[in-house]
Amino acid sequence: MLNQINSIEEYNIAYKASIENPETFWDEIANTFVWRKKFSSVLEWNFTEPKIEWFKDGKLNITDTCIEQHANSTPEKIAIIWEPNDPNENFRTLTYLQLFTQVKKCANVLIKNGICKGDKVCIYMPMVPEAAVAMLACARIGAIHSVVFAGFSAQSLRDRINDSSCKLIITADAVYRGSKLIELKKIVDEALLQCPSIKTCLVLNHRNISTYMKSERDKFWNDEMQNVSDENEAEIMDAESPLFILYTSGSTGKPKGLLHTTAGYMVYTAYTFKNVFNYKPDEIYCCTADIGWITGHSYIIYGPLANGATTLMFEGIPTYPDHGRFWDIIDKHNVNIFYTAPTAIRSLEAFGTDILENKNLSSLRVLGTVGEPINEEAWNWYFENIGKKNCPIVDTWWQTETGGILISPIAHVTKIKPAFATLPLPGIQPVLVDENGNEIIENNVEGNLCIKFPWPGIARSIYGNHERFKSTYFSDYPNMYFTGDGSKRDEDGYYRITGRVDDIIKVSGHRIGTGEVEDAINMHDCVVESAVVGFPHEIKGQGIYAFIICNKETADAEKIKNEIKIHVSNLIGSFAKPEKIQIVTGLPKTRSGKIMRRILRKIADGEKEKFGDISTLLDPNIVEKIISEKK
Ligand code: 7RM
Repeated sequence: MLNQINSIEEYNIAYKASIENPETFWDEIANTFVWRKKFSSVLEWNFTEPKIEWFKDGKLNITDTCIEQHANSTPEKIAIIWEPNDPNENFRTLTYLQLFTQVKKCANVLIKNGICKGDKVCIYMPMVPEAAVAMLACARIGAIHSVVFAGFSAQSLRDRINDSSCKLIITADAVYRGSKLIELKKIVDEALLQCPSIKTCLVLNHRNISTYMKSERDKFWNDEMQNVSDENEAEIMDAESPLFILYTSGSTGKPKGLLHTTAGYMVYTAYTFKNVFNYKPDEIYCCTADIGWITGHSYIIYGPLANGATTLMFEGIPTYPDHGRFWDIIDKHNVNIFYTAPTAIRSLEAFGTDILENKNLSSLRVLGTVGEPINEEAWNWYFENIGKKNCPIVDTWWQTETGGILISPIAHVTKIKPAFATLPLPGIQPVLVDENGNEIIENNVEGNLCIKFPWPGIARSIYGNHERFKSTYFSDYPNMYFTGDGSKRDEDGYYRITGRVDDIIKVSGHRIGTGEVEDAINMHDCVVESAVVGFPHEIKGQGIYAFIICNKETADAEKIKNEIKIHVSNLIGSFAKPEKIQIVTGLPKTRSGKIMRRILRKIADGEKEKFGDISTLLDPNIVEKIISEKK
């Protein structure tokens, strides 16, 4: 296969070429995709404005590469396998030809409902093939999709719809996650009470739950799909036309709508998918992420489909009907490549290996992880019990902002090392910087991780706020993209990501800003002030620890704590619920009023003595007090 790296020598050659002459390197790769008009320049950029343009003047529609070419060459090949929440229900498949037909019809439905090129469409869907169809239909007509994870609350959904003025929303009546029924349409109805930009709501009748349908506004997906033609001409897009907006948490303020554009994102997700997973034609690939997160966008939908792969979408959860579900899916569908999160591995590891006895996992060839650092124990468990020591684990490090994987082993090529993301992919120039902002050249070091040269998949802006894009990522270190992560680099030049150096935490792989949780907690009537930090959690990686000051002497602390948990679930989503809440009488503040989170993190972690310099605190005694009040 063209552009596939098959040995470490080939990696070294590709890496060297990509650094010495990035434009030639990416030009060659980009030429393997379907263009309506070839680009005139490969890259124009500066990291000061910042301005990043890849494949300028190129014209394309991403569905030509991701669907149409395969619908023509291999129409009967399966594009999507859908495995339902309940294993006793039938699984479904969509061939490339069927997918193409569905996407064209859905494109016509969107057009019929007044959606034009450049309009924003919100997708709030369960993990069903129609979600993929909806995303691709947007791309086909040049509408910008904004997928919102269907675990977010009505309030969070509303904020995201309003931030980008979405005109239409696509949802489903309801979905079962495990044994729990989630009535999505009800959540949407609540959100839409205050979303003036939404004119239409398309509702997929997924579970046959009777739903309220607001006349004029709400329409059933099936009715609409039945009444349109399956002929549709793709909109011809510029290389730099926006493809999607995806909201993600920052360390402060409201979630940011990262904006990704068309050609660079396509080239980068396709190239990295093919290489990192060493994808071979006819293999079955399964990624357990949700399409509401970047991993779902890049490595369930766009990357695999661009390569003509078969991608498996799983609707359910790893522990339903029992904790062997992932392994059943691998057995049932003969999955060759399996990509999941460390938190899922740890939670299943806790149940032991008995359940694996009658599962046939011999189809597996490559394993992957994403979302948070993986501890060695979980790495070894996955390697030995799931991969049977035959499958490399690709520990893929990347972010919503990066669009695709930046640092990762290449399966069957890079020598793996437990808990290390190992080496940068071709085109990626990572640097570690010290506290003074100087680049650290040597190995066996630790620093803040930056990237000093653009790659095609990097986000281009924050929707509606380019200044914030610049100040968040390009201002800490001149001429570099700052990732917000810390990393070690060992004697072999291998990277080991240590985690965030800011106030973002990863709870079960979900990215959460501590500020967002604080804002939600502070809206509770009894709360005067709060400070939220992450603490190490055996299964979730990190848990949320909230320190709160209450406004009245509270006889019933337990009641307040419970109320706060429910309150945060309602405002953000249950994944953001604080695990531990401690009522305190004061917080460690500096004389200028800043909360010293460093101290709170240590307290949450169980530290009792070593707090470093606390002399700048307004009241140094508060530290002792908080510790003594801890239960
Ligand atoms: C893909 C995704 C991004 C943050 C990132 C890191 C952490 C992701 C790894 C990892 C260690 C990994 N996007 N992270 N992958 N840390 N090893 N392999 O997760 O925008 O939701 O989060 O996730 O801190 O900055 S994200």
